[in-house]
Amino acid sequence: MKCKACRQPAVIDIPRHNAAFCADCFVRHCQEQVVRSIAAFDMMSRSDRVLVAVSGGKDSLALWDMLMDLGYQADGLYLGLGIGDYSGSSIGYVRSFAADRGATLVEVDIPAEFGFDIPTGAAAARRAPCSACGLSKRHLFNKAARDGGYDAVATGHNLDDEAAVLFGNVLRWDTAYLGRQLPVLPGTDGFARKVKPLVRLSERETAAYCVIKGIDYQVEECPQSAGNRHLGYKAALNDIEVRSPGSKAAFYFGFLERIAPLVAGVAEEERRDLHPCPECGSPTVADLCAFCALVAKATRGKLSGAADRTSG
Ligand code: Q46
Ligand code: ZN
Repeated sequence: MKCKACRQPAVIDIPRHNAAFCADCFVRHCQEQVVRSIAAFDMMSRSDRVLVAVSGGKDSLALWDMLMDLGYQADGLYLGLGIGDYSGSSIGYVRSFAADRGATLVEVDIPAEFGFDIPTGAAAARRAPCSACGLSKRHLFNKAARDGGYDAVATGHNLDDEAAVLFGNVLRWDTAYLGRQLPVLPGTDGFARKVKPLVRLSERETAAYCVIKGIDYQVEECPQSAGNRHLGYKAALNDIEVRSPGSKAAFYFGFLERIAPLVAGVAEEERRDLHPCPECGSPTVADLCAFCALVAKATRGKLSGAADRTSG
């Protein structure tokens, strides 16, 4: 197996590109895919200050590394979820990466700042852990970006993640979610711009990137992920991909090109009902934003003001 670019011995093959690469050319391939995504979807410019949401996993650390290598002003944001040993070890990978690269890391700890951890908060609010976690991430990434004056929040969602989420949204024909499932969401109405520069790279590629670049990352799966249905969608899509390489990319990019414009209006309509959350000022369509409602339920008895608002 020879590198497609330089004909030296290859270390990885990428069936969907019908290509194999040596270590150096593979790193370049990954960077090119990120550059291509940023340009194709007009995600950001070199003068933007970008906040990269980093979990300690391969995708977000690879993204942070690539954005810095490409010359972006990229700081990291770590959100402490309070998920036992998993959170305890994740922060270690993030801090050590930031220290090695001399990069700026912003840390927000949910238990310390809001008085609950994701597993107990989710149980108190009768939500699935990933649902409570996801809404907390969305809220706190946005808040950190706006508080810090960042132009965009970048997340490490890769092609496998986006294809799996799309698969779930299509199974339910959830047009509101489909309308928002874009690699870039503009910064309007109190929302920071959100970008996903890894959409042209698979999980296997981001893992290989970290190994080749010597980036140490959290290999353990989050212990709360067991009931997450996206894992099932990923497994189904992986089966299809093995049989016909390129299917995931065709599914996702075909959606962006041909279907996303048709459902854009649904998300647009939702935005019209946005108003500031009375508790925190974040945009919401409900009485309280989802995060403040979660905080109130998770800390019932501790935060009387917020709890009173949702007790009716
Ligand atoms: S961290 Fe949070 Fe994930 Fe854990 S609780 Fe679910 S969403 S699985 S990316
Ligand atoms: Zn709120």
